[in-house]
Amino acid sequence: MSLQTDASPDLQAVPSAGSGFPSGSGPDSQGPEAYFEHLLAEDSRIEPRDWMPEAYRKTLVRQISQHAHSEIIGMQPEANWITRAPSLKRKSILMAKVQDEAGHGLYLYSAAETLGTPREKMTEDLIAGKARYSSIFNYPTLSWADMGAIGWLVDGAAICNQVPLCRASYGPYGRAMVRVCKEESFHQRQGFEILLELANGTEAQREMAQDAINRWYAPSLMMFGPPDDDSPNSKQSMAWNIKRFSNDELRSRFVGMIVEQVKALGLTLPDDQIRYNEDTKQWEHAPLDWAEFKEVLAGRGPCNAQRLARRREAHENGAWVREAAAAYAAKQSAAQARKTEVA
Ligand code: BYC
Repeated sequence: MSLQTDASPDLQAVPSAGSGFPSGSGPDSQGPEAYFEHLLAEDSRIEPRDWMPEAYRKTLVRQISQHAHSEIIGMQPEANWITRAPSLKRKSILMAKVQDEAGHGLYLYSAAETLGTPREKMTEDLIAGKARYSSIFNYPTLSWADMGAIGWLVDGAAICNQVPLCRASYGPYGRAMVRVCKEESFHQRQGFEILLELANGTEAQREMAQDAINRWYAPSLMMFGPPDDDSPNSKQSMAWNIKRFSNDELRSRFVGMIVEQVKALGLTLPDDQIRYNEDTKQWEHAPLDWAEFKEVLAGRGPCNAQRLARRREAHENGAWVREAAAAYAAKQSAAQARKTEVA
């Protein structure tokens, strides 16, 4: 059985840079707007110094910064279990995973910064409660099996959503996604392996694994965003080659993947309405509680307040590191300036 969740296997499908206008023309002769449209039409990358419409820039900053915040907030539910992991091996694996998420946040903040928004501004918005991050991280982690369910379902949904983003038209975002997806596939495998071990353990361990799947199934399906007819951003993001598939298309693919994988665990998904619709070629599932999703997005999920408070506290506790790094950078640049003067 494969844990392959690669929605679009050829990550190199997008040329690394625009091939330019046909000979005899170019961005200068045709104007920057036409060049932008040309790059999109030939499915090439837009790079930071290229002209882009303000709305394209804004959409990217919104999506990439939300994505970065999700990685950073997403460290919390798992970090809570590092001290309680059942063995030294599990502790070190979990610690490495949480560090990977921090790295993903950093690549993504850097990608967003290339669009002109400083990381400080994005962080301020997050800790002030003005920015979004993924709904999934507002649910509590109640047992060790939740580490398995998060790895298998949450990282699995993330890969399904993010592999197509490797082909996003904005170069720095697409390139960051390639590395993120490679690491996420390892995360997903480690989650699956935790569940497999529990499923083959004692009756109590098996029940713990099933309970975790029961609680994380619907929230992980909601990670893909609202249904297509209630998704205000999808149409334009797809026209700009940022999103390649709609929210419902990706959700359906994900259901098709996990419905097979759960069989290898000998466990079940808490949904008796899963079926493949031959006419639409989509996997169908039971209706999701979109009222709950909206509550979580409005800041009223089970852990929203706790997650933001923890992030604020960590930010304040890290002030001395930022001050030290800034003082060191100032010292280095003063030394560099002196060297240049002497030369
Ligand atoms: N949670 O028009 P729509 C991870 C918002 S990290 C919260 O469909 P769009 C991991 C949406 O922002 C996983 N908000 O929007 C980390 C919009 O609000 P605004 C994070 C959501 O952008 C650590 C409104 O609803 N992944 O995997 O076209 C450990 C309308 O939605 C959610 C990413 O961020 C949600 N689930 O599509 C382990 C992937 N869904 O901004 C794992 C990148 C929707 O208009 N992002 N909203 O106020 C995307 O692919 C897209 O932004 C989305 C939403 C599919 C999420």
